[in-house]
Amino acid sequence: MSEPRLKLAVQSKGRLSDGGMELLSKAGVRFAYGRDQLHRRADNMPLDLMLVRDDDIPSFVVGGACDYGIVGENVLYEMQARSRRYADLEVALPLGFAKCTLKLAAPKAGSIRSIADLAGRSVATSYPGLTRRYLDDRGISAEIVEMRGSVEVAPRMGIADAICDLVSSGATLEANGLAAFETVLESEAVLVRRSSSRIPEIEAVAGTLIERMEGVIASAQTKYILLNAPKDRLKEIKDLIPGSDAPTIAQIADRDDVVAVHAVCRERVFWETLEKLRAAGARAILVLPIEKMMA
Ligand code: PRT
Ligand code: ZN
Repeated sequence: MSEPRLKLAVQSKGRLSDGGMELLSKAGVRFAYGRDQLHRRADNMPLDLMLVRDDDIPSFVVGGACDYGIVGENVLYEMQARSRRYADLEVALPLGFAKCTLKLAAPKAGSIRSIADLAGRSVATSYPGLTRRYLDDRGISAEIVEMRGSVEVAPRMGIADAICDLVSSGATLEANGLAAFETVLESEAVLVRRSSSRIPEIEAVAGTLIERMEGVIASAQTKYILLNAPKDRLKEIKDLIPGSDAPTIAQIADRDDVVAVHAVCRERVFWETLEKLRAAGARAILVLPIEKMMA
């Protein structure tokens, strides 16, 4: 019998595919050449990719055609809001990319400023399940107009009074004279799987992949910081280093007033932090990326 292989569904083209492929590559998965349109076979791990439209991923995973998938929370929760068929899907790991927000928005020049103003009005969206549930939970009765795309033009074309759509930079809302007034969902790419009927041999492969992905995600947010600190301001400087638990303090040759501080920072290090460190007397400050991490 051939070795069981983990089948992972990834978007073939779009906002989730670049981030997904980059994450797999950083997790050490290598793909053989000679790919066809739909499948790619890893040559250093028992893993096969299925390249599909993101909207089909929940259905492939719940139906067992794939074991895991990379999909936006917006698509996952929309499918779950629409049908019980997707109730068995669960998030195995949040992946930290393709972040966006599902927002209610209305024409800046109009009278809709809050969710209460939507009573008796209409909302155009590609997310009827999430939008309906959000409004129902708040006791607002509004008509939902389902649209597949170009939702942002609906108010201008007189199709609906407001919209509920994904926003990242906000430029699309701005360009269409719309202003967001309510957040329905914060979304990012997630690794999704069935919560029941998983296959033990596949889970062993998945466990390794998840652990490596966690390492990649953690190292992307983590930096290594090196600096020299005057001994009499060491406490103040240590407190300024973001998200580090136990910095290493080392002697510097021929200096007894200054020590070297090395620390892993589990948070982003901003220019403002470096400026504060320098103001506290730190010198020769270096911030380095971390390539791989394992606890
Ligand atoms: O063909 P397929 O169905 O696979 O692709 P698709 O067209 O459905 O998906 P794609 O690639 O556009 O998006 C895939 C996923 O990326 C979404 O399901 C979200 O999880 C995530 N994502 C992150 C986004 C955005 N950011 C985003 N900005 N999806 C869509 N947008 C839209 C937004 O609605 C707006 O119309 O992009 C436009 C630009 O946004 P602004 O705010 O930057 O102007
Ligand atoms: Zn799609």
